[in-house]
Amino acid sequence: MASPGTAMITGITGQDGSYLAELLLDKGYRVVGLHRRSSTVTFERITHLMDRLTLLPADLLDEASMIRVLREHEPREVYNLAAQSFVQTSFVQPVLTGEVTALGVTRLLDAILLTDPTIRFYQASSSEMFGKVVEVPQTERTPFHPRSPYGVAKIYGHWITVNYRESYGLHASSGILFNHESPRRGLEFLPRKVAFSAAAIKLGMQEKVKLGNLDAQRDWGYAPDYVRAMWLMLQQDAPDDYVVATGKTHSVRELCDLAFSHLGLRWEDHVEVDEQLLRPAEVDLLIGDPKKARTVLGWEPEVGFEDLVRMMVDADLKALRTAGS
Ligand code: NAP
Ligand code: F7E
Repeated sequence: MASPGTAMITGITGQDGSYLAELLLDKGYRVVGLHRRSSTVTFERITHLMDRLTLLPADLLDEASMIRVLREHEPREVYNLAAQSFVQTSFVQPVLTGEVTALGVTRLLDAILLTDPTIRFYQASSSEMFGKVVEVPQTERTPFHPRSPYGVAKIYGHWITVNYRESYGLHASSGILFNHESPRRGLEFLPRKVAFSAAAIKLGMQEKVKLGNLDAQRDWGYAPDYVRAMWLMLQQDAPDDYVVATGKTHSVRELCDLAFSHLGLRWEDHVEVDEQLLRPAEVDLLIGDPKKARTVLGWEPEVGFEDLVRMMVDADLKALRTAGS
């Protein structure tokens, strides 16, 4: 079989970047990953892949750094996963969030236009764009009403992708992905915070965990399932936008109950509400309709909510036990 060629991933050091790199390597791609400079090593999630990846320094704030990589490595597919992705941080760093998560997309699209407009492009759009939802469930046609600077920035990234597709004929697709998690999720996001804390409490390493809004509802899926959808989008003849979700929603309370009860604990004994963790504006309910992804891409999620939460708790329990011994 012919080699699929080279794929470039921005945000390769993040949760999705690591799973997408695994998927593409398994499919025979040569994978080029961009990482930004930092004073400490950020390769924790891709350590096991290092000898199979080409890692290069570049930043979404610096267009020339991306042009250089595109010219030298000539990817056929570019996946833009890099972003300031934490909603809470976007309230305290709204301008940085806009520079990276919004304008960064334009810098990368321009870099593609300047080097090779036949490159296929994936933009990591988000269910946070739906925000204060105007219909349930949310589809590709649901109007946006963002509730954070992050959501606002993602809408810019989404529409500039659509605009470059329509203006310049780029094969640019946008995946409107709902929350997706894994044992590689950053510790600040709710499901990983709960999984890690439940495991630490079980092992006697901590007693309580402070959370914010317990009533929020999210459509939570499994990250490796979602990166498969990204790849499928770039294999279509025509670019398009797709909602990627499970179609089921659960509350923060339900997630806590599942994680703690898996370890024989009562979440009510350990969770404290900290008002500092409430957001200035909240997204109360998200539930996606993945019908188009199912029918056009043939995409199906393989891991459900219950298995996902148990998997994350088990992974943190194992990691903490190993670290302890
Ligand atoms: P993540 O774990 O936070 O990873 C974000 C990545 O972006 C990291 O590799 C980070 O590098 C990189 N990055 C940040 N600023 C950068 C900059 N200025 N230049 C270059 N790289 C930069 O996020 P994720 O969960 O994998 O999500 C991947 C993408 O999907 C993001 O765009 C996110 O907004 C979007 N999304 C995520 C979800 C979800 O539920 N996970 C849902 C919808 C959309 P460092 O390692 O150096 O920090
Ligand atoms: O919050 C509530 C919080 O930070 C989920 C990102 O990947 O998905 C993610 O954004 C919910 C919110 O994810 C705590 O208020 C309560 O209602 O895990 P989260 P998020 O904000 O939904 C979207 C699709 C993205 O695109 C983003 O990049 O849980 N919550 N207590 C809490 N959340 C956190 N983080 N910490 C708490 O203590």
